[in-house]
Amino acid sequence: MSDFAKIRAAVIGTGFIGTVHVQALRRLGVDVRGVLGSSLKRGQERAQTMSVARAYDSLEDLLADENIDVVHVTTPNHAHYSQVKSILGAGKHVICEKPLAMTSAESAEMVDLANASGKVAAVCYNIRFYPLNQQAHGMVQAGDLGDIRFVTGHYHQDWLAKPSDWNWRLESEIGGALRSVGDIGTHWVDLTSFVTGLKAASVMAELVTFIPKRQKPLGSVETFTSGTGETESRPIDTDDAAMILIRYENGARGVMSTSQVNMGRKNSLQWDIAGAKATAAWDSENPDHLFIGHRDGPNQTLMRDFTLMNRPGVAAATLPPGHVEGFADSFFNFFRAIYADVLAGGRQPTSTWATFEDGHYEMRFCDAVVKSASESRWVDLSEI
Ligand code: 4PW
Repeated sequence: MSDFAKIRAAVIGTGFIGTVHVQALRRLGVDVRGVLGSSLKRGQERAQTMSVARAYDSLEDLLADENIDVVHVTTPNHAHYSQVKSILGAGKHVICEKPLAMTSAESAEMVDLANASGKVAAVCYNIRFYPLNQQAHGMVQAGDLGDIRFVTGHYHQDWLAKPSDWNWRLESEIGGALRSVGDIGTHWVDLTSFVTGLKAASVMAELVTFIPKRQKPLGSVETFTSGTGETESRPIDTDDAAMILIRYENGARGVMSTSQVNMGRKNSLQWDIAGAKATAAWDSENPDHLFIGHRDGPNQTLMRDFTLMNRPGVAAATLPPGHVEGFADSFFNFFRAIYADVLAGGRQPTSTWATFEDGHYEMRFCDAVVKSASESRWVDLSEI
């Protein structure tokens, strides 16, 4: 039996991403004891579909289960704060979906609670765990790109491109004041910060809502599916898209856009990082290739190689080179790193998963974006 099988987990939330968590944990060999759905009936149905033994009745019911060591939070954003507080209060490790909270005031408190608990507390910025993002992080640390000057890119999707598309993320009371920036833009912010080691000092942002009214189905709608049946018209107060200029603490500059209404862009995160020696670029829809650009020699396209599988400590890749790793594999790699730390008794110095401090930084970035867009000015993150 693998050591991972000794760790017992429960997953709160049984939608699109909760299912991804359960599947990755199963693949790792972790003992997934139960799930908590938005209702007992929903939890029972999803537990049966995923062959999970137990559906809990409530969070209290779950936390009273002494057989649970780690709790995954995959609920809509408005629930993260109170659920994480209860989980840490019950003395369990926690892995929370992004964005960490609704505001930076909430995430600040969550950082304090996590630090005081001594438990493993991680935020699901899974894209760090595509192997070539780990490689790019290592290359920047080794100085291969030189001092970083310019960080550009986007995160664009199309699943909310039509007025008939609906999801809880559209509602600010459930998803937070920012939608495209909070839901997917924070992935870009976290990933580029991980690769470059840089943090934003100030931002200038414009938010756009191209579709000011949408049809909300009266029944339930799963993420990435279209609802059916009767609908009601609802005004929209969250961003379909955003344009953000960034000044980094070291003087580097950045520009990024987010959009959930760009036809044909299914799940397109791209970054381009230009240093004084070389440029690197990565594209989530072609994830096993890394562009390296040179001024005085031919450009390169690096494919993932064996070193990423054989890295001392925790491997950064699971499958052999040429066997493309994707979204589900990034969760597997990510959970393998976290659960190794659970077994080791806490985060190790070489660990690369996003902490609550990282999640709090992304919330401060979001709050600065909201302030900048509403006041039409540059906002320092120190104001937040
Ligand atoms: O975290 C993101 C989600 O909220 C994802 O990686 C993609 O966009 C899939 O769903 C949304």
